[in-house]
Amino acid sequence: MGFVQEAPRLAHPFHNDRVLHAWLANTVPAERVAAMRPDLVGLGDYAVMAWERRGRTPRTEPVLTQWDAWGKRVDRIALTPAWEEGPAITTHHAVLAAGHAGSPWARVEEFARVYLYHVASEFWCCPLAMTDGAATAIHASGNRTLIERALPRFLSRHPDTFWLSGQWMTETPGGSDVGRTETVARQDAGGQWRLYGRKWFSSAVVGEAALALARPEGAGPGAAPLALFYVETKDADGAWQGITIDRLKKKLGTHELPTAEIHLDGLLATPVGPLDHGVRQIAPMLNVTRTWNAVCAVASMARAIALARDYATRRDAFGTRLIDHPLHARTLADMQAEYEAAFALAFHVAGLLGHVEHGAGGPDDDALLRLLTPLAKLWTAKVSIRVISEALECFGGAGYIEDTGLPQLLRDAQVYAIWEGTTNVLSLDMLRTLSAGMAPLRRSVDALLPAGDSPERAAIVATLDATEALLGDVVADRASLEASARGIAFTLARTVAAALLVRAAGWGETAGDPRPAAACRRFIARGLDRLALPANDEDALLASDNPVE
Ligand code: MFK
Repeated sequence: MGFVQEAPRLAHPFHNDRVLHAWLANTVPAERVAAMRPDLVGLGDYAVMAWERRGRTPRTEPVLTQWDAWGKRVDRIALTPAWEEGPAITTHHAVLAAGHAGSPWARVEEFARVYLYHVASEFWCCPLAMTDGAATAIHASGNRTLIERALPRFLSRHPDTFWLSGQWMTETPGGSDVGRTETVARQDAGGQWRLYGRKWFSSAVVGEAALALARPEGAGPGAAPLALFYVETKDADGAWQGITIDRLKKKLGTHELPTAEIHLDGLLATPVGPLDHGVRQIAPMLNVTRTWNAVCAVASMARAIALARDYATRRDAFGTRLIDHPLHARTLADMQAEYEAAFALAFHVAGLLGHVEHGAGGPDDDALLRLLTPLAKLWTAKVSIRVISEALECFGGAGYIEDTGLPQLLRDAQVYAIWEGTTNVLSLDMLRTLSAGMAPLRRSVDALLPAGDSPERAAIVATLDATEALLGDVVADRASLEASARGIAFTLARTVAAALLVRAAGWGETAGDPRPAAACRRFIARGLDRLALPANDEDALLASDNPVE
C-alpha cells in the first residue's frame, strides 16, 4: 500500500484551550474555577470519546415510527446515541443547574460547560438551550405554580427526574414574524385551556414540556394579543396527549436533531402570565437561547480550528509540514484571531447575563446586555460559517469527504445564522435597543481599554465615531436606518470584541503569554468598520426585470 495520511487528532478540549483557561482565570474567582474543574475535565473527556467514536461508528439519524405493528398511533422517535446519553451527561455535570446556581458567575460557569460539550452533544444542546430558556422565562414570570412544577425538573441534577422543554413559536406563515401565529387557545367546558394548530419547526419535540405561543380564541390579529402557554407533552403513561407528529424535517445539517412538524389538537395548556403580550413574556427565553447560539457557534469554530491546526502538523506538502508554509500559517492565524474575538464577545454576554440576573451588574449593564445579546448571536453565527468553511479548505479534498466528520461541521454551522432570529431580524432588534443611544456602549468599551493613547484605542474610537455619525445621518429616515442595520451590527460587534481582545492582551502580558496580544493586533488589522454602502441604491439594482430575450 502507498502513502496513508494520518487523521487529525482532537486534543482534550479543556486541557488544551488556553483561551477558555485565560477567560476563567480572569473573570471567575479561583475557588469557583477549582470547584467546576472536574465537570470541565469530564465534559472534555466526553468530547474526546465522542470524536473517536464518531470515527469508527457509522453515523445514524433519528427515526420516526408513527404506527406500531398493530395499527396503533405511537409517534415514537428513536434517537442517536449522543442524544440517549444527553440527560445523564448533562445532569451529572450540572450543565443547566450551574447556570441557575444563584451567583453572578453562574452563567459563565454554565456556558464553559456548554462550550466544551456542544459539538459532542450532536446538537442535543438545542433542546437543552430551550430548557434553560424556559426555566428563565418561567422564573421571570413569577408564576409560583409553574416555578414549583417545572424548574426542579428542568434544572434537575439527576437524569430520572430531568425534563426537556421545547420552544414552540414557528408556524407556516410566521418564522420571524410570530405575529402571524395561527395556533388557537380555547377553553374547554371545564375552563381548561387547550391548544389547536400546527407548529412547523419543533426542535425539542422529544421533550416533556414546552412553552408555546397561541392566540386566545376571539383575540385580534398581530403579536400583542398572543399569549404564552406552558404545556406538558405526555400523559402519566408516557403517551402523547393532544399532539401528533406529522414528520421529521430533512435538513441541510443538524441531522441528529429530530426537528418535527406537529399538530396540536386539544393539548392541555397553562397560561404563563396574562393572556396577551406573549412575545414580551417569552423574550427572556429568546435572550438565553441566543446566548447559547453564540457560545455553540464559538464551540464549533474551536473544534474546526483545533482539527485544522493539528492536521497542519501531520500533513506534508511540497517538502514540509503545512504549518511551516507561511501562507498556511497566516490563514490559520487569521482564523484563530476571529475565533478569539468571537469567544470574547460570546462569553462577555454570558458574564453580563449572570451579573444582571443576580443584581450584580453596573448601572449600564441591563442596557448593554440587551444590546450585546443580539449582536453576539448574529455576528458569531456568521464568523463561524466563514471560519469553518476556511477550516475545511485547510484539509484540501479530505475536508469535503463525509466520513472525515468535517463537512458536518460546516452544514451544522449554517443553522446558527437562522435559529433564534436571522441576521437581519436581529439587526433590527439591535435598532430597538440602540434607540436609547450609544452612551452605555461607549462607556463600557472605554472601561475595557487601558488609559492612554494606543493604536488599538484609536481604531476603536474612530469606528464608534463613524457608527454614531452614520446613525445620525440615517436616523430620520426609517428605510435608510433599517437598510444600514446589518452593517452597524457587524461593526459594533467587531468593535466590542476588539475592546475585549485588548483587555485579554493585558491579561496575557501579565501571564507572560504574547498570543492574546497577537490575536488582538491581527483582528484589529483586519478592520472593524463594516458600515453599509454610502448610497441607498437597492431600488435601482433590484428593479423588476423585464424579460431580456
Ligand atoms: C445549539 C444552540 C441552541 C440554540 C437554540 C436553538 C433553538 C432553535 C429553535 C428556534 O429557532 S425557535 C424560533 C425562534 N424564533 C425567533 O427567534 C423569532 C425571531 N423574531 C423576532 O425575534 C422578532 O423580532 C419578534 C418575534 C420578537 C418580533 O415580534 P413583534 O411581533 O414585532 O414584537 P415587538 O412588538 O417587536 O416586540 C414585542 C415585545 O417584546 C416588545 O416589548 P413591549 O411589548 O414591552 O413593547 C419588545 O420590546 C419585546 N422584545 C422583543 N424582542 C425582545 C424583547 N424584549 C427583550 N428581548 C428581546 N430579544
